Amino acid sequence: GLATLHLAITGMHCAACSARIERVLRAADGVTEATVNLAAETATILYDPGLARPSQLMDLVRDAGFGAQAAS
Ligand code: 9UX
Repeated sequence: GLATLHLAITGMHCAACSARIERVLRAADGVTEATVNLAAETATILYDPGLARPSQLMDLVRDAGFGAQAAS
């Protein structure tokens, strides 16, 4: 089944930042849905654990220029 990953994201300053992160995450293999909340500085990602790993998804956010930490 699918799993949910919650991230704390740092470095976002406008809605284009959150939209960019959503786009990067939604394009990743195994990701079904990704929602980034600019005000809360969080991301919620629905993914297939057989196709994606949390560490890979966090690296995508970091490669886009933001900070990412696993959160509950
Ligand atoms: Mo908004 Mo974000 O002008 O990297 S796109 S601050």
